[in-house]
Amino acid sequence: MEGPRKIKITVFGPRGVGKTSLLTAMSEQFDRTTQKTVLMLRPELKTSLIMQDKRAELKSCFDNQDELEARGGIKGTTETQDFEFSLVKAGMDASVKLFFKDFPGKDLISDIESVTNLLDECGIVLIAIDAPALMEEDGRWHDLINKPNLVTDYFKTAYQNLKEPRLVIFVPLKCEKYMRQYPANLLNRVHEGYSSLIEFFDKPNLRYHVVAVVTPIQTLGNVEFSRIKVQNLNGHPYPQFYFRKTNTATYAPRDCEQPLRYLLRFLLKIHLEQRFVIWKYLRKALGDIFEDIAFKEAAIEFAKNCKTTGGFAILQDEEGWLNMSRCGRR
Ligand SMILES: Nc1nc2c(ncn2[C@@H]2O[C@H](COP(=O)(O)OP(=O)(O)O)[C@@H](O)[C@H]2O)c(=O)[nH]1
Ligand SMILES: [Mg+2]
Repeated sequence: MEGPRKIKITVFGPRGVGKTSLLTAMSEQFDRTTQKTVLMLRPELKTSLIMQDKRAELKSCFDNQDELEARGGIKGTTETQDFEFSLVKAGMDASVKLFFKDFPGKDLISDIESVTNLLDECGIVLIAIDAPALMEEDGRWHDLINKPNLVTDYFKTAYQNLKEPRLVIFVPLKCEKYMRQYPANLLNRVHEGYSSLIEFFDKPNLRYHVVAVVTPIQTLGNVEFSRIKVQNLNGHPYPQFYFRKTNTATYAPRDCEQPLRYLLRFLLKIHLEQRFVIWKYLRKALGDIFEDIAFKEAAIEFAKNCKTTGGFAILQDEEGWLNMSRCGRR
């Protein structure tokens, strides 16, 4: 059922990149990092069940084997799994629904019309990036796995007549090794690997609408890329990425709540925006949630701590959609 106050977000990424793991860890880390602000992310029942399974799966990675394979050790999910949360302030009725729509196709290939619709109705887009494919062997596997050209084409079709602001979050995953070594390198490679998409966002008709950021996320933590085994898939070479546990090997997600911080920061600004009459989705979906002072202050508090260094970056924000100076008491 599509009601009001449903902020739609889509998560782009090939199967097995870690989208479901990311959403699971995101919700967990949100709860852990918001104790002071008393904002809560309440999963719907179905979401809660998916997360429960995923969490058990992720934790079991650390049970026995020294090495794990990203697609084999535990398999990437084959069916699409949408996630739905209510963002609520403790002790209050006020809430807003966050609806994360999984990418519909296998390995990013889907019919252009459904992707265009998805991009049209989702105010916020997460592009999940397989970091080892981007980084290892000079990015040899990036095109095959992350399909940056296809992703760019989807955006070019969907955003050509864009009239409302959009938040696009590049999310490198499985990036433990690069975050420990040279986070700046990872950021450079995102720039290179998605240069045509980033250039497209910078076009005069899009520059003021599209906000682009990079938030690298470690959903497992304490595992690092170790090697690639090239397999033969229908006559073509196909990589399998292996990861090794580091010496303190427990499930330790890091920075997973960062996309939510950016999301709230962006929504706060949308709330302040006066030109909303022409907007189809975002402003309407927000309703009057931020009119509630307590909710708004909790949101401001949470949104303040967006990371912008050490691999994190704001790539584009011409119009200041992430600038919090007018958002209220700080
Ligand atoms: N090393 C590492 N592996 C991860 C991370 N996140 C997910 N994985 C692995 O990626 C695989 C696929 O995860 P899943 O969330 O089902 O992918 P989805 O198909 O995109 O939803 C699993 O085997 C996870 O163990 C991460 O941050 N680091
Ligand atoms: Mg999944």
